[in-house]
Amino acid sequence: MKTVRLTMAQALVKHLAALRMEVEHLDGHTSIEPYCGGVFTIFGHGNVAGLGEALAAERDHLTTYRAHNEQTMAHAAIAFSKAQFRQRIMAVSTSIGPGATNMVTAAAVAHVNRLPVLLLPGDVFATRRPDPVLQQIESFGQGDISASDCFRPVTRYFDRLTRPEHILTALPRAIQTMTDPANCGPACLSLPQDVQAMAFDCPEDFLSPGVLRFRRPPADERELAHSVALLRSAKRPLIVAGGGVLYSRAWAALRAFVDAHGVPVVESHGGKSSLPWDHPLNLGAIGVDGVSWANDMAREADVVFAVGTRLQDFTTGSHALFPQAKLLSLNVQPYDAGKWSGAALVADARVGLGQLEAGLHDWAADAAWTARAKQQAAAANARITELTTNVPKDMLPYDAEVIGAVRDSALELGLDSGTQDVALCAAGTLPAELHKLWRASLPGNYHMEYGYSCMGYEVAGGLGVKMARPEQESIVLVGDGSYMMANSELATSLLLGQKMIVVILDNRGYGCIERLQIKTGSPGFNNMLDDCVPEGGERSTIDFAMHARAMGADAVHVRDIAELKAAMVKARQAKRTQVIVIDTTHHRITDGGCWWEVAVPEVSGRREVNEAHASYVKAQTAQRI
Ligand SMILES: Cc1ncc(C[n+]2csc(CCOP(=O)(O)OP(=O)(O)O)c2C)c(N)n1
Repeated sequence: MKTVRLTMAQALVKHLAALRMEVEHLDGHTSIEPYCGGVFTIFGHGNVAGLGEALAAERDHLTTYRAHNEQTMAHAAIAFSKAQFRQRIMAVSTSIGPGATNMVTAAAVAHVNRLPVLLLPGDVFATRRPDPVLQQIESFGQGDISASDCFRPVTRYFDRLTRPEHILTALPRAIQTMTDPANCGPACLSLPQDVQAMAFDCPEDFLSPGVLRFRRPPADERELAHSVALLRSAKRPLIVAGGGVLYSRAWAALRAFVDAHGVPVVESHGGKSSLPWDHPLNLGAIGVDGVSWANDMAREADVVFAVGTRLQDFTTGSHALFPQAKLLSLNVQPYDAGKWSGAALVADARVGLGQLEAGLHDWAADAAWTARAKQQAAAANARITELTTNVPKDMLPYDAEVIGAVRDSALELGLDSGTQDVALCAAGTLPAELHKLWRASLPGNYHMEYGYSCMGYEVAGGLGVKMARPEQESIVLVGDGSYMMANSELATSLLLGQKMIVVILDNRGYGCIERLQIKTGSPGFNNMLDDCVPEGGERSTIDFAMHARAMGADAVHVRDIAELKAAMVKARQAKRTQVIVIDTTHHRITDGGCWWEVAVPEVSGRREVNEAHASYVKAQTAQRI
């Protein structure tokens, strides 16, 4: 065996740079691409000498990007992999201590959303010679604990490399985890700073790994037969399309299935854009953030066929939306396929849909059910146009009207927003409005992080999307609260020349949480900025446009929807990051969502809370448990 003397960090970086993946594109053609799209890093003593030296030496083969915050640079990396349907990743390297723990929230984002990212926090000395090194947390009771152990519950693979040759087993295991369709998620290799710098005899083979491919596991014959029988018994079937449809790149198979059997489709946040918005059987958003026409049909379905969805509470209305229906769950992950006593069909979504065809032949949903769905979908699209284009005079706009202006600004330039734009968001009022109203024509053009719904994902996520899909417009729609949570990667987007358009909807506080607070019986309290000024405090007056300009972006504060549309036209033509700020109200929202379980106090001195509790208990009776 030929070997070469390398530090652990050098071996890691060379292996990463050499990795290739067979990537499948939107039109189905494949190409061999670098698996790792680059490394985001903020250096400190825990990674600058070891990993830093290796990255500098390899920079012509693996690009290093500097960012401004460990959590958000990891968000950018996660958005990159989501926008590439998990087929490519980025690595994220931090120092030890605060740099590492800053990244834990991002690890949780990737974990919940089943998204791959290679996390490389620095760690304390394996030799323990300088203990306690700067930023070492020191556990009194456990000698082998460090800050990096925080990653254990929020990663799918965790390893601490205490010898340089550990890289030979740890890195392939991390890659295996990230390329396993069922187990896919974040992998964390915690790298003690001394071990990064230690040399070993690295087998040359390790530096030229083979091409990676996502496998597509087929279904078990018995599960398949049961699933076919269940579907054949259905008269009013409904497909819930989840993120798995996109990650399996099963959109064409889904479309063929729907067209062949007349089954209407509703989409979760993760699954939105599985079918084009104007497909005649696409009823759009289901659930708490769903539209009434989709939820109405869910309430009447006799079989709900869940394809690639985690069946999160927002999708199932906390299990009260379709308790009457039999559930069939096609999922590559048995944990998901077995949820809520559903019939499990464990398989890759694309392969599973294809295998079902053999047994279904000429089976079709009741013609009246299909016809009704088509009617609803057509009426829905008219309603969406109305909601997003009829702007009332003399009142503050709300999110629907912003969405309409952002979309229709493309038309002014002869562009089609549905194919051109990727709309991105994560938390606040906007996810519900975008889920209901955004029109995506191509898979992945709706990018919602709604597994962890992490405020602060947005601006960084927009950067990651642009890096993954440079030919598209990366449009971040974000509330003022989420923008304030984390926005410094705006400066990174300029540093890296990655243009995005950020639209900030300023309703002066945490609007959606205040609405929830009032709905659960409490008074508006501690959410809207004007309600939060103690004696001696000052009313908050944040100038978002000035703030964005200070970071280098072009920014404008528009007065109304007409100005927003004009600013969007300009922003689309610009080459660098643009920020547009608009004042909005959180008092108007689009209706249609179903019940969501939020626990209401059992006893309270407030009449409103007692009333809310009574309706809460009543709503619980509808849950499937
Ligand atoms: C990191 C994080 N902290 C807290 C929350 C809880 N939360 C969800 S939405 C929200 C308010 C969002 O405010 P903003 O972005 O301004 O949107 P708005 O609701 O006003 O439209 C909060 C605090 C969260 N999702 N993420």
